[in-house]
Amino acid sequence: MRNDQIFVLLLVVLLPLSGCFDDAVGDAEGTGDESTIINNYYNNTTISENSLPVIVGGFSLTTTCPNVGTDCGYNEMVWPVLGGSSMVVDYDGDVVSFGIDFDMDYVIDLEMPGNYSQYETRVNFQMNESFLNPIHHTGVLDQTLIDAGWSSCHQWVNIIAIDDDNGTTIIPLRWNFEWDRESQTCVVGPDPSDYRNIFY
Ligand SMILES: [Ca+2]
Ligand SMILES: [Ca+2]
Repeated sequence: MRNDQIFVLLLVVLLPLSGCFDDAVGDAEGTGDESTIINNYYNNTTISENSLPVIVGGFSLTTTCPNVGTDCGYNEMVWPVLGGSSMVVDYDGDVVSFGIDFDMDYVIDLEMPGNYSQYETRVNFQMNESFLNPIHHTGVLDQTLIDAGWSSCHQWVNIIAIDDDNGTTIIPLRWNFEWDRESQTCVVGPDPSDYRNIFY
């Protein structure tokens, strides 16, 4: 074989391998100049479950004596007030707020007094008719029945209790009201047939 043929043969063999040499050199240089950063991420979040307040009992619109628990004459009684027996328990903390949301924005508008962990009668005398906004039942009865008096009104409210972890329990409640055929309005006064109305 002639020298020039040997030279061409060497070129044919070595040229494809030259790429391997380049890569090898590059890798060697790369590992020499760079450092490897290992990030270890640890989840330090403590998972804990808050027990929400448990509400027992409730309250409604009612009439009561100015001094709760005492006897008083009819002409001394007050309407409307929020009253009723209830208790709120938080098994892993304390109840910090308990009351009623009248406008359904999930914010308590009237707080109920007393020791929440005791089942007791609570009365809120801040209640007044401005909190009441009942609407007529719609889509239930036809006009003939409505005119005949087979109709009534209602208002939704929320009973809300909040604990010291900001856990919130919400119980929707529907209050019923009379419909007045003459004035075609919902009646927010006491039921005329109710004996408690005697002082009006
Ligand atoms: Ca709790
Ligand atoms: Ca509210």
